[in-house]
Amino acid sequence: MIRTVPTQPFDGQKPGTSGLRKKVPVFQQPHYVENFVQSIFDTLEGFAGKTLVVGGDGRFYNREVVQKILKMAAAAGFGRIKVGQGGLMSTPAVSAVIRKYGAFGGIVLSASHNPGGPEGDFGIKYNIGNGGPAPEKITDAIFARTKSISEFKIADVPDIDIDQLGETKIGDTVVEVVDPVADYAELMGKLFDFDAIRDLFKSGFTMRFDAMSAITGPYARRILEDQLGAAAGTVVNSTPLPDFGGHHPDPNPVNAKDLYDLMMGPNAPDFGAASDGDGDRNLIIGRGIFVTPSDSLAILAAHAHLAPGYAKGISGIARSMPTSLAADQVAKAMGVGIYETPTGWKFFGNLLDADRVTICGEESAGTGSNHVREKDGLWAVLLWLTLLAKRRQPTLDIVREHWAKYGRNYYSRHDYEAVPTEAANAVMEAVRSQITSLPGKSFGALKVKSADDFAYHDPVDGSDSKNQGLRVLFENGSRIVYRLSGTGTEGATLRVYLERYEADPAHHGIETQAALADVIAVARQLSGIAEKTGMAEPSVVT
Ligand code: G16
Repeated sequence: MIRTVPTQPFDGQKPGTSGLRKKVPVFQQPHYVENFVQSIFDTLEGFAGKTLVVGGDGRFYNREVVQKILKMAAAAGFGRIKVGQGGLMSTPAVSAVIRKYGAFGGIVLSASHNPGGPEGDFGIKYNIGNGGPAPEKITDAIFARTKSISEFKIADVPDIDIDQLGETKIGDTVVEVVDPVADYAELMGKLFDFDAIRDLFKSGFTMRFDAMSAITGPYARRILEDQLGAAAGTVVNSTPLPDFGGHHPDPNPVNAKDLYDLMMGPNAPDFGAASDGDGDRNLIIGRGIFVTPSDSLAILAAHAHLAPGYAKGISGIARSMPTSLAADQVAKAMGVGIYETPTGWKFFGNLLDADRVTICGEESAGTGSNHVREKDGLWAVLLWLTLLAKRRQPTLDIVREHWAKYGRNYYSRHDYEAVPTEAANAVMEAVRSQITSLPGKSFGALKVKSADDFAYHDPVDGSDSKNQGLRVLFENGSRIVYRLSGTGTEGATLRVYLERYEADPAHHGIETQAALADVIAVARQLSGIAEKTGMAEPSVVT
């Protein structure tokens, strides 16, 4: 019943920041998925008879790939496969299910916030037994395996019915189709005071949650509307669609423009939020204010103790290097550790496992805690609702008070998308070649304090990760970071992260791009980005 199929390696099956992401037609090539999945299994040891969790964000090609994985995992010898009904499960829910049932690992099918559909993106990511993305030593080994693979094994059985809850068997392997929301919702009920949030909604508090036609729709409907009493219709775009309704499911003010416009307009509800394709990112907008992910991390860390799950306080905070230093101010005030890691949630896993940190976050709209080992969009929303329920103040006031206490980190990210790889490399090289000579140089009022190519030494396992982004730090606390994205699927995406610290509340009301004008000018001058890319302006400013 198990078929061994000869195959040939494909070039470029290298997992990026978060798994293997490519265009759908690339994944649709015969054996492309099988090669990568077999390479994962070939790299792992000791899973015979153990449990694998499988779920995806429902994007185009999800169902076909789920079938392949079920048949291959059975052929590989897993004892049980828990798969979300319809092949669906959000990324944080996969992490929660792996942890709850002590599974060996899981496979997440998603290209996260990247667009879906027949010409859109697809992705496969392996998560380890702590529920988090596989660390680099595993992803490197998987990549190495893809280069030498010569056969894969697959159970020769008809497709499994993944739409009915319950158990079936492929040989000795049990395939269990599970409700993708239930375990996750139960975990949220333990972390948060649902009664307090219910009271908030009872008091007339209004909200809009935009699920962006992606995976969080069923989760947000069940938790926010059914369990917490938010008005019916609070969750919009709540049915996961294979092409996300043609939208780009990246919860930022540019792609969630309808929500943004509503929240800035006269009929705004009290609170707005959105999540991305696979449910790990979040967007937080109060009436009249977009809360940057970096500020959101800092504010949530300062208030986490209000939720029962964190009543004992937090052990520390971690943020990715390009994320603003707002969280550092909070950690300092709380007297807890602060860790600066490379971009990628996988770098938080060790710190969370060792209980060095409780809360983590990234500028790329991700926040999460030690409850799972992924960032978690709906979790961030529930923690915001917790603090709104306790403080009963508008979001705008909460943010302003936070800035008054800790100072404001003006922050913006300028993305140059689909840049030819050589041009993007030339920009990085131009900055890199100046790194050692920059300290001490002045650009108007901005004097360079230090500059480096960020390297991370993991304090838990001692591993080193180099070349994680170029940093230019100024004496007044301003900062420029240049980095190449590890999640794009078209040419290169160049990210320029810009930051300025302002302690004085009298200067907290400046429009962000205006506040950062000097830093932006230096960032462009230093890199020659316009000449090298031919792009006078970034493609996306968030
Ligand atoms: C992934 C990673 C994040 C990372 C983000 C941006 O997010 O999980 O940790 O911050 O990519 O990466 P890059 O700047 O390299 O494009 P997601 O939501 O796409 O899984």
